[in-house]
Amino acid sequence: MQLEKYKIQQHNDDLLTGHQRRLSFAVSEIENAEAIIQKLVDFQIAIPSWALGTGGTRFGRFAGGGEPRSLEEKIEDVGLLHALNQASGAISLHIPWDIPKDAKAIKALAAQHGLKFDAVNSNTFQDQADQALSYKFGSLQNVDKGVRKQAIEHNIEVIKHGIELGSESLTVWLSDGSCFPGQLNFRRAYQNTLESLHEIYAAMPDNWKMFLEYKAYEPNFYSTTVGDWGQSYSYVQKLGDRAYTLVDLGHHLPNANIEQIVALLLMEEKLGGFHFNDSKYGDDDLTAGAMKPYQLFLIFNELVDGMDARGLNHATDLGWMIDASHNVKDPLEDLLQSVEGIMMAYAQALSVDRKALEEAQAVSDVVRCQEILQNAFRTDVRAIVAEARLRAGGALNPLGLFRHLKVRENLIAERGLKTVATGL
Ligand code: RM4
Ligand code: MN
Ligand code: MN
Repeated sequence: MQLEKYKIQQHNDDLLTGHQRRLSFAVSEIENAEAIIQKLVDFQIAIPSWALGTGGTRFGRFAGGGEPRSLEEKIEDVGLLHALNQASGAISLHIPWDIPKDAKAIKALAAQHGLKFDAVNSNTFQDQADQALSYKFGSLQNVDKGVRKQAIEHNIEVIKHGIELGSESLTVWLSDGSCFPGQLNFRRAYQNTLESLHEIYAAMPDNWKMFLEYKAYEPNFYSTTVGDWGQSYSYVQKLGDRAYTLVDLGHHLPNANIEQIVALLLMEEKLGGFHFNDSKYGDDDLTAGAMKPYQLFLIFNELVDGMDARGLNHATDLGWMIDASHNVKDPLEDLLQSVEGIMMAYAQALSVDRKALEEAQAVSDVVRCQEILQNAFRTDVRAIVAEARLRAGGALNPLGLFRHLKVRENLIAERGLKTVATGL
C-alpha cells in the first residue's frame, strides 16, 4: 500500500488550527522549544523486522491479518510507518528470519521508502532446519568446539549480509546459559564466549561496531552467560574499541536502576545501543512508555546529560531501536505508539533545566532536584513532538491517519487474512 503525500497534507491541513493553538502554548511553557524541535526532527528509531507481525507467547499466537509475507513487504510496512511519523527511517534485520536474497534490489526498495539498514542481528538461539549442530546447550559458549565454530560462522555470514545492505553494526544477543546449577562451568563458558566473540569481532569491517546485548534470564533460568551490564561490559572491554554494550529495557532483574546503568556505561564510553520496550514483570516487550513512562523519561534524562557531556551527536552516535512485539495490538499501531512514547520522553529530557539541576545538586537541595525533573516530565510536549513531525513531512496524528485511511484493512485486502510474518 502506498501512502500518497497529498493525503498526509490534507490530514495536516484539517488539524492545523488546533495544532497551532496547542503548539503556541507549549512553546510559551518550554524555554528551548525550537532547539528541541530540531533535535526531534533528526532523531530516528530503527524498526526491527520481527516486530511487524503479531508476536506470540509460548502459549500461542493470534495473527492479526495482512502481516508482511516477505522481507519486501516488511520494508513496505516500515516505509508506511516512516511516511506517517518521519522518525522510523531504518530497519534492523534478524538473520535468518529475513535473509536478503537480492541485496541490491532490497537496498533499492528500502531507499525508495527513505529507509536505511540499521544493525543486523544474528540468531543462535534457535536451531534452523538445515543446521548441522544444535544450540540446545548454547552457541558461543558451547563445550563443543564444532558448535562454537558453526555459531561464529553464522555471525560472519550475518556481517556479510549487513555489508551488502550498508549496515554498520552487528547486534549479538545470546540465549546461552544454563538451566540448572552445576550444568555449566561459569568460567569456561565465559572464556569460550569471549574467544568466539573475538573471532566475530575480527571479521567486522573497520567502520563497524559490535553491540553485545545482555539479559538476566530466559530462556535459560539458572544462569545467562551475558547476564547483566557488568558481564557485557567485561566482554566488550576486552574485545576492543568498537565493541559496546547494548541495553534492552526489558532485560533486567525487577526494579533495576536502568538510568544509572545507562549513565555509567555512557561515561565509560561503552554504551552502544538501545532496545526500547516496556515491561511490568520481565522481558514483556510491551509498547515503549506504556507501563513506566517516568522511568523512560529518567533514562532519557541520563542519555541526554551523558551524551552532551561527551559532545556526542544524539541522532547518530548511539544505535536506537525498538524491540517490542506482542499479542493483542496491531503491530503497526503498536510501533507508532512506541515511537511516540520514545519521542515524548526524549523531548521531556531535552527540556530539563540542566543548569538549575546542577545548582540544586551542588547544594544537595533534594526537593528542588525532584521539582526540576518532575516539572519537565509533567509538561505536555505532545504539540512539540507533532510539530517536529509536521516539519519533517509526517502526519500530525499518525495513528489517527492510519485508522482513517484504513491501512490495516488495505493490507489485509492486499495480502490476505491468514498471513504470518517470520519472527518469534
Ligand atoms: C531477545 C532479545 C533480542 C531479540 C530477540 C528476538 O529477547 O531482546 O534483542 O533479537 O529477543
Ligand atoms: Mn533486545
Ligand atoms: Mn528481549
